[in-house]
Formats: sequence, C-alpha cells, structure tokens
Amino acid sequence: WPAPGTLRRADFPAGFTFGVATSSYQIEGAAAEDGRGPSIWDTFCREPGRIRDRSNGDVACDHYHRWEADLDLIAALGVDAYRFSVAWPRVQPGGSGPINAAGLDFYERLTDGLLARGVEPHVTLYHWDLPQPLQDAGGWANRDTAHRFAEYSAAVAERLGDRVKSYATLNEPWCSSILSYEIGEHAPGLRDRRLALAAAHGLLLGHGLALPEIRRHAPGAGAGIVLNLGPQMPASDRPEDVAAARLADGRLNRWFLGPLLRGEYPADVWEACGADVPEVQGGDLAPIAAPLDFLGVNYYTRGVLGAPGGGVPTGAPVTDMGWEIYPQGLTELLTRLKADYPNLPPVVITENGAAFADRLQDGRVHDAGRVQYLQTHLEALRQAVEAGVDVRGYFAWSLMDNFEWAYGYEKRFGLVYVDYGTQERVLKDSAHWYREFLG
Ligand code: PNW
Repeated sequence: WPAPGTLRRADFPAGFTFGVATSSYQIEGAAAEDGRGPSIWDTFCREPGRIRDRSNGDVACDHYHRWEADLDLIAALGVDAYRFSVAWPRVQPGGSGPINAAGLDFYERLTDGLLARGVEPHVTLYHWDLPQPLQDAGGWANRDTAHRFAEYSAAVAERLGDRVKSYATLNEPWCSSILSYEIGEHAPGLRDRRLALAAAHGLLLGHGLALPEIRRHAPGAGAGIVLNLGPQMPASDRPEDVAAARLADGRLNRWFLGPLLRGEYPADVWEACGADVPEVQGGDLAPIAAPLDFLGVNYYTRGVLGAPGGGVPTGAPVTDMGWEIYPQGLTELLTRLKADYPNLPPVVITENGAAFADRLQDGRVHDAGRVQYLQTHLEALRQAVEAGVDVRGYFAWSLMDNFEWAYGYEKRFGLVYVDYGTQERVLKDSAHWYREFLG
C-alpha cells in the first residue's frame, strides 16, 4: 500500500467525484418537528433490548438545526459532493396521502446551501426510515408500499429536480429486508425468512416503480440504486466451504444484482429458498431491470465462509465493528462485477469507511487507523479503475460520527468527531488527511 501522503486525487480519472455521506435518521434529530411523522426506527429504538446503548435518533447530531454549520464543514473538507438521504416521514408523514411542504423545505434549504458552497447534492430517497403507518400495513412485504414509495419519490423529484442531479432510490435493500425482517437486527426487528424475501422483492419493485417518476420529474438527472456488496469467500477449498461461500454470495450480492442487471433472480438461490420465495408478478421484473445511470456500491468488508454457512474469523485486523479490514476485496468485487454483468452501469462507491474507538485528546482525534483504512481502500479502488472498471465516484462514510443503528452512538464512523454532550464538531486527523488528498 502507498506510504501516507503519496496517493492523490490526480491518480483518479479527471471528473471523478469525491464526497462524504450521511443519512437522515442517523444525523438529523428533530424527530417531531415541522410535521415529521414517526418512522419504524423511532418505534424500534423504543423497544427494550434493540439498541446497545438504549439510545435513539431523537436528537442525534442535531443536524436539522445545525445544517448550515455542517455545510460549512463539508465545504471545508474540499469535497466535490455530499450524499444525504431524505426522510420520507418528513415529506409524507403518513406514508401515503398529503405531502408535508415543510419537510421538503428542509431538503431544499440543504440543496441550495450545498450549491451555494460549490458542493453537488446527491440524494438517497430511502435510507431505512419508513413511515410507521406503512409498517403497520405490512411494510415492504406489502406490495402497496412499493407504489407508495414511487409516489413519495415523485414528490421529492418534483421539488428538487431542477437542482439535484443524482438520485439513488434505495440504500442497501439487503439491510432493509434480510437484516430487518429475517435477522431481526434492524427495524422492524422481525425473524421470518418468508417475509424478508417478500420485503426484498417489494423493495426492488419500489425501486423499479420510482425510477420513471424520477426521470419524469428530474429530467437529465442520474438515477440509480445503492447496494451493500462484498466478496464472500470460502475458508478452505473443501467443497462444503465453497458451497457455503457461493450461497452467501448469492444471498448478499446476486439476489439483488440479478433482478436489477439481468432481469432474473439467481436460480441456485431461488431453489435454496424453497417455499420462502417471494410472489413475483408477471410485470415486475421489467421495471426492476430498467437501465440505471449508476450502481452505488457500499463496501466495508468481505465474508469468509465455512460450512455450514457460518462466517469465520480470519485473524486479520478488524475495525471497531469487528469487520475484517480487507481493502483488496474492493478491487476483487469491482472486477468481478465487470466480468459477470455485461449491463453493469457506471459504478459509484457510495459508502466506504470504518468505525474506530476514537478519543478526543487536547482538541484532536488521532485516528490513524481510519486514515490507513481510507488510503488503502482508495488504492484498491484505483487498481479497479486501472483494470478497466468504470467507476465515477467515491463517498467516505461518514461526514461525522452519528447514530450507528443497533449500536447507537457507541460506534464512530465520522471523519468529524461529534461530542454528543455539546454537539461540538472536531475534524479528526482523517478529515485533515482527506482534505490534503483532495488537494
Ligand atoms: C451501512 N451489516 O449499514 C449503512 O448504509 C450506513 O447507514 C451505516 O452507518 C454503515 O453501513 C456502517 O454500518 C450497514 O450488518 C449496516 O452487514 C450493517 C451491515 C451492513 C451495512
């Protein structure tokens, strides 16, 4: 890997976009302001035992009130772009029915504030904060939610379409289906594989129905989807381990890539799902497989699988999440996508980053581990570009420390440190490093 300070943005193609990313529930707070309705995360955080530090997003980073100072921070980093998500329960508190203009006003202020600072806004329409009334009606396992999502997406694109030139429909449908309906770690916290697969299909359908709405209301803007992907490798060459890795790859990666880029679910995984497979109606796959302007890829780690399907620790260094640090997995993933999917659109790395147990000492945060993580992953990305993968951008997760879902505020992913007692923001060494890298 390169020595600190040697990698430069000039090592990437001209026009490559560098940014930082966040999501609404993780930073905004102001959970009951200006007409915002409850989301499934408000509900989930109140259930005992769900969140490690018993916290919630009621206040979070108070970004809803501190947005102007936060935009100044973003500008100070020297990034080209900022990826944020729109909270559906601010825009349409009931999940259907009336649009709340005050909710859209916030994202319009944010958009205009970014543009005024020379930073491109990149919008994600759904980063997990589903309006609670839609969950009460079955959530993403109910096909009606997909139609509601298209309607909500139209309202956002109609308001922002003249200024926002990049829209992602969903963030990580694997997380909002499998992790949320089968593993039970995220809202709504269910443990039912059949419902999880129905939710995954509902999410993909919602994506497919939202795309034409975005294109209609924001002509000329780019539209895509964000998946969390990672190589799934066998722990040994024993056939059982190879089969376990193949299935893990199928469930995490191919289950979403197949419908989106080939118009079909992967046959081996479909078969492995037995009676739990979702109901797919005749017209579903065509809109799901409609061409994308970009595929957003969130990359954090790889999986190493030993039969019967369990993850195996490799002994390699891990982050504070316990996730193995494996930069070359990004090169491997991207070259594999190019080889396996002839319809692969341009790729944007929409998230990449690491949690570490950062401490504020004399006004500084010496997060050398994060600097190394970012640098080695950028080098791995450069190698993928060199190998001919069409990658157009990279967003570090995250602008600042925030509400890390089931871990609450215990895990810090930010380039900027947040003191939750005072809401003071402090640039970590990694923020200074990123700014230098960007030149
Ligand atoms: C992503 N997993 O979440 C999300 O897009 C972010 O909101 C989040 O803060 C970030 O990664 C760090 O976790 C994930 O268990 C959460 O495999 C969990 C998993 C993957 C992604």
